Amino acid sequence: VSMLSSLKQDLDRHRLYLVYQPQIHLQSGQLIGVEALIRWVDESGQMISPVVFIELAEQSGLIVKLGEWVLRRALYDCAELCRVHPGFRVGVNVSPLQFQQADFVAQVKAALAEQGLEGQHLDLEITESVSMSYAEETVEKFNALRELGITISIDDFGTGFSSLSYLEKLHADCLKIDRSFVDKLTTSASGYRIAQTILTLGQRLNMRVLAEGIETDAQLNELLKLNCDAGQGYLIARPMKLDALNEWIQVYT
Ligand code: G
Ligand code: G
Ligand code: MN
Ligand code: NA
Repeated sequence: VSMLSSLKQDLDRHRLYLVYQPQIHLQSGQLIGVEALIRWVDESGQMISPVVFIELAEQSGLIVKLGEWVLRRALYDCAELCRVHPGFRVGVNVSPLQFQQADFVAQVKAALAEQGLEGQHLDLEITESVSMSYAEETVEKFNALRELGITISIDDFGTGFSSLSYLEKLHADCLKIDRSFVDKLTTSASGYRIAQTILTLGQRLNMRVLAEGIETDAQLNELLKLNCDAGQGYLIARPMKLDALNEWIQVYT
């Protein structure tokens, strides 16, 4: 059978699951929320990278259904965590085709309502490449989402080709510095300059900046010196299943 048909089947059989990676405010160490990341272990027990199957789902259109499942699952888990941690927030990755659906905002609204959650509990991660295409609809959708109290993060920032005037019009809440730059932060002058430039841009355009993929103390210290707002990465915590996340929060906070 093809990978796509196994993926479809496993989605229907609830064999996909989400893991959650904590995001913290760097200066205070305070927990801000988590990013939901999808995982798939196929029938033969093999873990398949989302880089592979998200792309496949995107090409085939399955991403619309898959993305809706992720959103609903993440908000379901968020509502559960909110019973213990009232201000809890979850970040959900949105793929291009999903975002481009005409009823995307309605879908998000319905998923929130289903859990009785306000938009303040949700952050949507949109990649730089998506947010930069389909200009007018994107601005309108961002506005509608923000009216619901949802925040928007531009994912993989620095890897695409942003128009700065357009970026300003989007009024996103956060720029996520792509992991590739954090990787090079302390080992190459160019990595450092790029991170510094994104941070300056965020400050000027009134956006928070979150660094992803923080793996070492040296990277963390550099980001603190650069006044980076927030971060996530293996140094802080790995992505975890809901139960492990719950325990991690209890120990951490
Ligand atoms: O968790 P990991 O580093 O393996 O994820 C690899 C890539 O897959 C990342 O770019 C991430 O944004 C993407 N990804 C993970 N989960 C989701 C998801 O639920 N939806 C979408 N669209 N992308 C995801
Ligand atoms: O593109 P996006 O930012 O959504 O991808 C996040 C991906 O990065 C996830 O697949 C997650 O598992 C992975 N990730 C998170 N923290 C780290 C880290 O510290 N190092 C590495 N190598 N990957 C990380
Ligand atoms: Mn992401
Ligand atoms: Na990213």
